[in-house]
Amino acid sequence: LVDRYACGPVGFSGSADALYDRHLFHDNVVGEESVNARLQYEAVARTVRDVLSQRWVRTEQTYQRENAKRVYYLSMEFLMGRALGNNIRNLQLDSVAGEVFKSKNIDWTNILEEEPDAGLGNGGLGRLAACFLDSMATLQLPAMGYGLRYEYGIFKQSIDNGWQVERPDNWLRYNDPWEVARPDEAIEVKLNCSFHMEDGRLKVLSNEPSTLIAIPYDRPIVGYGGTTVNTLRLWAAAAPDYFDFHRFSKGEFIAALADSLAAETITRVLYPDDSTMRGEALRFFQQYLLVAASLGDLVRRFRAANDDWHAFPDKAAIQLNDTHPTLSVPELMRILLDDARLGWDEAWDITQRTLAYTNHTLLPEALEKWPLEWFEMLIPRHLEIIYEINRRFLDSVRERFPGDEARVTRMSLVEEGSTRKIRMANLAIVGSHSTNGVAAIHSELLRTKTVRDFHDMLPERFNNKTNGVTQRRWLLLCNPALSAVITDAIGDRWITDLSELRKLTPLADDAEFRSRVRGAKRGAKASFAAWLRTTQGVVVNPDTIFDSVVKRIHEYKRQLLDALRIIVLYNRLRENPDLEMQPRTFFFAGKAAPAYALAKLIIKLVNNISAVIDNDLVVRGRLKVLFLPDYRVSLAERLIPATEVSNQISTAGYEASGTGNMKFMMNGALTIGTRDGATIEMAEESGEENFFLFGLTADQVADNRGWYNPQWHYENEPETRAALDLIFSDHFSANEPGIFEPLRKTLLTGGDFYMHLADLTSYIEADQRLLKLYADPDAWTRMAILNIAGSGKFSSDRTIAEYAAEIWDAKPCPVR
Ligand code: DL6
Repeated sequence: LVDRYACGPVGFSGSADALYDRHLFHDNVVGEESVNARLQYEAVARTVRDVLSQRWVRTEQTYQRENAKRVYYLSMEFLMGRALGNNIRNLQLDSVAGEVFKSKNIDWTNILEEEPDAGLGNGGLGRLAACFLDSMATLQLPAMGYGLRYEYGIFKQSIDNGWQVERPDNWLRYNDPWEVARPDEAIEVKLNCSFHMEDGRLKVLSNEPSTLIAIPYDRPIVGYGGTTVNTLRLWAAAAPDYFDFHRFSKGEFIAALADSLAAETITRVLYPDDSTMRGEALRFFQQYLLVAASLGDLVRRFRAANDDWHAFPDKAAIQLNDTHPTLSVPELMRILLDDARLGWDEAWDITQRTLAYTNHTLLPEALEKWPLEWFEMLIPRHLEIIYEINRRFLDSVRERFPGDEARVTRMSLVEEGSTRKIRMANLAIVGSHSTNGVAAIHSELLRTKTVRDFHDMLPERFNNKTNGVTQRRWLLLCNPALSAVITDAIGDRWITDLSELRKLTPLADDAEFRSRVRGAKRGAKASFAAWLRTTQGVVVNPDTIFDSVVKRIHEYKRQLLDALRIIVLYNRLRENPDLEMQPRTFFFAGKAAPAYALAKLIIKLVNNISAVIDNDLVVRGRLKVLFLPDYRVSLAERLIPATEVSNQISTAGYEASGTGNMKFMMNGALTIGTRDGATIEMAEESGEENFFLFGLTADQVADNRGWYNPQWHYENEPETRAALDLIFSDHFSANEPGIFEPLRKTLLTGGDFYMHLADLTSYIEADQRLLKLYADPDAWTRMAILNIAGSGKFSSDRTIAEYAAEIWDAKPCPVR
């Protein structure tokens, strides 16, 4: 162990066993009688950290020595999940760890459960950032993630009488063995106002400049193979003096802490909503803190190795994950103008060449616009800079499109109205050299609809980078049985080159291989069923079809459409109990934003359907519906390998990409879905004949907008009508009459922006085709193998290689 892992100046004395014992007993100062699974987890994690720590140091030393161009990924969200299993796997320490566990009599599965999920994100955007970090380290890119160290991550969801209940996620309650606090590298963030706590809320006092301290906490990001260990740097806010001793000594014990409480509030909690832009000033504070601290830090790093500011874009590429870190545009300009004292044109050139922006949504309500008065209050110098950017930019618009004042108004960085606002997407596009969407259809809609004026004027800035996921977590780690079957067949190069999976295509016709793939799926279903039974007391039958829809709950994602499909099937069985239908288990999981009442009602509906079906003797054993509470990375890691049918059923044109769709595909589920997001490209890769696509296309959705009439579907489609009547007859709410009435408005009275009923019939038809195939296990498994074989494009390694080559101009910097 010493030979293999001790590099750098500090080696280890003793074996992994000894390291583990030292951490277990000495870190916590306990005796054998006090050892429990949590302490064992911490000791194992610290032992693994010992192994990687010198590689981590060496990685940074290498980047410094080479003065490499760095990639900085700025994101308000990193949905990391658990680290221990992933780090052991990426360090390829499995066998050493196995020996230690054996000799120490450690129950591995038990201690893995002790690690809380690092849930610093809402959904797809945050999980994508986490996959990107894994790929950047594996591709040996000199990259770093910057985010916020929220004390509370995405809320914990439980279900009470069918309703979502939110509880705080105190994920840092215990010491986190991965993070390293680096107070020496704290950054001062200057504000033009100060604030304090009043009645539990942050109260802003304008015109009283103040300073915040951002303290970095670093987490290791281990690339596969373990030579590169990059850093995720998360900022925690603090007051400049943590404690006012003067007030304390005067007996004001509570007040002595007040400033630090107010400051710490800024990174206290993650905003639990990814689909609406709620006008809360604290969110704006958070964004500014992220930007000011990260830019302060990376500029300091640049200056330590470079004298000439003009080299900045050759040494740093900054990717803005959505508009959330867009204040980077005026902040970098401020640094270059006020600190570096460059002229406007030079500063502007450097800023644009350094920054790049990724758009993740077409939902208008999610596009950020911040009240101008917040800029005036908090960062007036930035506002001044934005005005000047806008003035120059609008001049160029006028020059290019003379007389087109309507266009000028649309493209302005400032939205006029009763509350003047800054349009953050416009600012991000204007202040950067690249704007990308996250799937081909999304990038196309962005160009031709959402920000068409900008594409007209700056077409060369727009590009597409179809999302991907890391196969190390989403296949190798979470699905060991299928991974082994694949490796036995084609070798293990797929772990770092997912396009290798294409080699599985001919094996779809090999009966022996099909039987092994089927065995792996059956095993994953059985393990998931066993886990549900032991942890939640819920019994599901692994011989039923496992059919899942897991994602944030939102009207556009159309979990309601899935609920209607199930009610149609339920009605068929009630009408004809002898009907032949393969038994099925439908899994739903996902969180609703706490203020999104309709999404919460959808959860309630699913739970009530579940209860009614369970109590109905006619369908018992044939249909089962389960809402799995608290969807999170570690739950996805269990459910995805066990799933056979993946539902990707958003209204076409609204799901930017999706990434769950890719995880299901590489784990051998078949997709029933609309032609939306990356699902379109997935079907292209495996062949549309291997997908169950249905419903309106994005163009048809747009064309139908004016005349979509849900009433028509209700009147002309008997099964649609019967399903809706069942809901509104209180069949699923006998004890709570009328609770689902709000759904009538959503589905039936023209308020349904997402056109559920337009796609219900074709959904059911696609579902029937799918059931027919399932009845032929060989044909089903053949198609599943063709899906796995076609999933190679959807590795985040491919996505990151494209960002590196086409946006960042970044090269690998191997650590020797
Ligand atoms: O790009 C990652 C992910 C996409 O896969 C999803 O389709 C998209 O909805 C999500 N976007 C967001 C941003 N806000 N909203 N809504 O989470 O990004």
